[in-house]
Amino acid sequence: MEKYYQPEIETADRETMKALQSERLIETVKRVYENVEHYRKKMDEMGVTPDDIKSVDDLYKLPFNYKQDLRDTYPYGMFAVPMKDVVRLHASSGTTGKQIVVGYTEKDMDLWADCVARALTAAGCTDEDMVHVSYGYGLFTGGLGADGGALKLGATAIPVSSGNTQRQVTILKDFGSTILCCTPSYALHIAETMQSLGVTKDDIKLKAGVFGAEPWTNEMRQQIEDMLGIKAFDIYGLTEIIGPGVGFECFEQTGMHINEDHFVVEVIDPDTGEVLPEGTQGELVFSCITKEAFPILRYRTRDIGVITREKCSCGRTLVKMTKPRGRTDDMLIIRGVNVFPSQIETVLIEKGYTANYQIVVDREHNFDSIEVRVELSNETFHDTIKGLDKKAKELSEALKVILGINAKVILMEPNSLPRSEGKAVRVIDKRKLLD
Ligand code: DLL
Repeated sequence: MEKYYQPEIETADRETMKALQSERLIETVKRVYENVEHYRKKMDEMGVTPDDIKSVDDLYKLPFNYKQDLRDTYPYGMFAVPMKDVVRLHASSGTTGKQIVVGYTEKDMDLWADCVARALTAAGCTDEDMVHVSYGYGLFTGGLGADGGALKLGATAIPVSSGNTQRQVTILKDFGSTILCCTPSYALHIAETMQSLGVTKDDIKLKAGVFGAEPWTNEMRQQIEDMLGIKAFDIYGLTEIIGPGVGFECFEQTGMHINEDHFVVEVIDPDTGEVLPEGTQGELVFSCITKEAFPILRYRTRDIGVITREKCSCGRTLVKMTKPRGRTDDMLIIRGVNVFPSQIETVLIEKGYTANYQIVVDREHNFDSIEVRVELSNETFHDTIKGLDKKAKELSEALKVILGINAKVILMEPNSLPRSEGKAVRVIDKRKLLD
């Protein structure tokens, strides 16, 4: 039986949810218009006033906001409360240049903890659990965000933070951690380190993991679940909206429920900005309707996904999003072909490789090349040269089928690629297509 953290919200009927969203949106729009020059200016330019927003159906009338807006108003220009009411700051590195900074009031911290507590509960966490948090603590929202959710639930938080992987294994074993929170790539690294230290899944008490902050495939999920003997749940979020807990997976594992009483989602055509019907793939756009300090509206995430309201077997009525299928801005275009790193990962894992890989894109004489470097396991590494050549050729052919282009495959020694303690760096694009 699924348990919910806030059943009245998580299983609310559509009308109740819509009414709640409308009331909250109307109030937020008024508040930002009055208090934040940035929103007032943008709305004035578009000729839209707070009175034009009568329900959540009017959301499309509001202007979009972009990462660039956070840079232009750096550091606090989009805050909607005086700094004395801000009790926490977080930041995230921009794609270029300055960091982007966000703030939280006490109430924001509380609702954030609720969002994460819902996610942990959906993964089976209760006040009896030991929540091992290996997301980085600090300006990144992962560590303190997961921590806040664990505290809210009354579970025991173990704030290990990321890094020192051997110590992570010792703590897992000795402290009896039952829930692991970290990036999926780090979960895999912890699992590998466990193996190299001779620690088996029977030596630890983990039962579930709540992994997010980077794209990962269902094949990678399977690998983590097998190696750690757990059920692995996805969690989605971004600094600009709140951090982890914008969306979370339930036992059905077919997408993430969005905490839509706090964050209204739209899917738009990234080129035209037009709102697309549910079930259509597009860019996810979120509006914060309860946050006080940083209530960003219509934020263009650059994440590509699909939302659906199909009935979920867990009983939650919260709208669901698919795993992000890439970003409008990290999609690689190689010789005119769109390539998502996740497509490559899927092939690698289907072919029995580890998820330790790197994609190197280069351009010589105006010709793009893509190289996939993937580590062999200890067993396959001792294969004959002929055997390895054959493996590389097979993998290259499988990649060609999925990507439609030739990729050079380089099989690497076990443990030769750099390991991440946070988000893995998968793609090295040497082409410098952007300045
Ligand atoms: O990564 C917040 C977070 C922390 C989420 C811990 C989940 C767990 P940012 O550093 O601002 O925030 O990065 C946000 O990461 O726009 C997505 O592209 C990507 N992302 C986050 N969660 C997922 C996920 C945190 N579950 C950006 N699957 C987002 C795929 C994800 N991508």
